[in-house]
Amino acid sequence: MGKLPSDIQSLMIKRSDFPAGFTWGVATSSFQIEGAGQQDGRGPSIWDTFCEEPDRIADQSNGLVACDHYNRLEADLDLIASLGVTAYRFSVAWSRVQPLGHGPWNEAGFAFYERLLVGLQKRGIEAYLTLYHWDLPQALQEQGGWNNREICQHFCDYACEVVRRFGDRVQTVCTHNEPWVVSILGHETGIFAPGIKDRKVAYQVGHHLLLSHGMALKAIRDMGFRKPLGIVLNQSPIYPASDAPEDVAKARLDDGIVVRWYMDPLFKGAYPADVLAWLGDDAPSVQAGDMALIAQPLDFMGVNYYTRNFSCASETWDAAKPGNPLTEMGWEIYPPGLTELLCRLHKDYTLPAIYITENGGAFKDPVVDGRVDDRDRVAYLHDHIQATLHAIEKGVDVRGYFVWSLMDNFEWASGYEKRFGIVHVDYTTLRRTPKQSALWYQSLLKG
Ligand code: IFM
Repeated sequence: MGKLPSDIQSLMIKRSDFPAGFTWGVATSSFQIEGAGQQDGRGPSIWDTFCEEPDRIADQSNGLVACDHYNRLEADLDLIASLGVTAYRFSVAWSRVQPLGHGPWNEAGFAFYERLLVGLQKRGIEAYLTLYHWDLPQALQEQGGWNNREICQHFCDYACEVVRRFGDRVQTVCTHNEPWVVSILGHETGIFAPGIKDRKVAYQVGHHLLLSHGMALKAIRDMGFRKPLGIVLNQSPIYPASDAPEDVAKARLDDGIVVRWYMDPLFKGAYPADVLAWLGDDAPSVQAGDMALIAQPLDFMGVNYYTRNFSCASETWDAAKPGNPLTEMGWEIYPPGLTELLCRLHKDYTLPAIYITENGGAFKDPVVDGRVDDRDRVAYLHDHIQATLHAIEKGVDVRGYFVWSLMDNFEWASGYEKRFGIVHVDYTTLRRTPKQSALWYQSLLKG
């Protein structure tokens, strides 16, 4: 892969400081990298539809080719192996294996994931499989999508089929990635697929996501599957922009919306009362037994951490910026927030094993003489891995860390304009070039 400059080398972390057996990985998701949008019987997903609508995606792009990972699987697996990671986190595209989201299975789609899992196994890399990373089959959206309660059973059937086929080959199974994003960005602000703007719908969707998670966990366990099952939440600590009581109250409510709205039902079997009161008539309709289903025991929880947030009573998200550097997403770089978040969760909940399932940054990443000298990303990763270690030292049971992302990819509404990869992708030639951060991660992992 090349040589690491000495000043980057000095930003080194000792792998041996982490507990024995700590998982080191890279993460991706199906829609963001696979491409092959119309190949081998894959059905359209809501993101295909969303990309066709004008001005939804910053660069008017789509996921039809993406990184063409579907057709470059073996080379990509070699790339993953060359990093020295112990695990790879990826998602299954529901519409690739079940084009309509219910009914017939697509054997060619399953064959792709079979090749992926066999390839990982051959290379000694553990598979961390996510069932749902936002690419809902479009056919289900036409029946109301996540707002229609019937989807929970469809998701459960899909989850059981994936586990029935691949359970032997995976290390862990995660139901949902970042339900807050699906609920709020997809259905309240509408900036993500399916582009709905309706708060009541958003919270009903959120409830169905959690319910489908609980139903799937129960059904998978009833099948006799005994490997770790979990869910991945995007979380960030939320601070008041000032000591003013209105800001403190707003920060508490925002914490309820982002953190407690998911943590409380999963770990305490109830939605937080303050958020329910704030929602009023927009609160989701919950049937008898739902909350008990949602609160199935978790073997692990994934935390995706990128930044912290500030709340101001008079303004919206990110109103206050304390002057720290920002990534290309405009997200403040604040590594101590990861330690603070983990310690707070550890204090307020009885946590299962924790994995940092995503962490990383988008940076400019120009290619100069065939190299990407992304030392800002190296610093970002270094500081967040240190922050993870600090949380472990404070007693949080963190078992693994995954860089987001293995390679540059389709960054949702930002299209291909934002690059999160430790491997650069040239979207014209689809050539992969490991950035300095990939070399840095590799040398961390090689000890
Ligand atoms: O690219 C996304 C990913 O799909 C989910 N978590 C956040 C990442 C960066 O925005």
